[in-house]
Amino acid sequence: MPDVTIIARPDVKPKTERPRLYKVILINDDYTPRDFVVMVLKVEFRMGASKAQGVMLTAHRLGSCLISVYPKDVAETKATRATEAGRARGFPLQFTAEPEE
Ligand code: TYC
Repeated sequence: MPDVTIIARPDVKPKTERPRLYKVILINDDYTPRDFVVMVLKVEFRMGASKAQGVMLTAHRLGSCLISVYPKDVAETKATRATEAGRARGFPLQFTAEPEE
């Protein structure tokens, strides 16, 4: 058996740092119809009916609800598209994207 010397390299960072993920959050408002919120969650975030209903109700009751986390560009694109879907119908529906802690 050859001798093996292990050299500690505390100054060397692991090469594979994970990219930061971004949270997409649904914000409640008093005007957007519940069914419309559910429809946007299904289409833009590929949620099933009961998950979409639950997320909508949580935002409605608590003021906001975490939808999911994604890489930065995906989170921003989804939040923008979903917000725009409401705006196109004259609703103030808002989705935000923000970095995870
Ligand atoms: N609060 C809205 C209503 O009562 C429904 C709603 C739920 C709107 C969630 C936005 O993120 C939202 N019509």
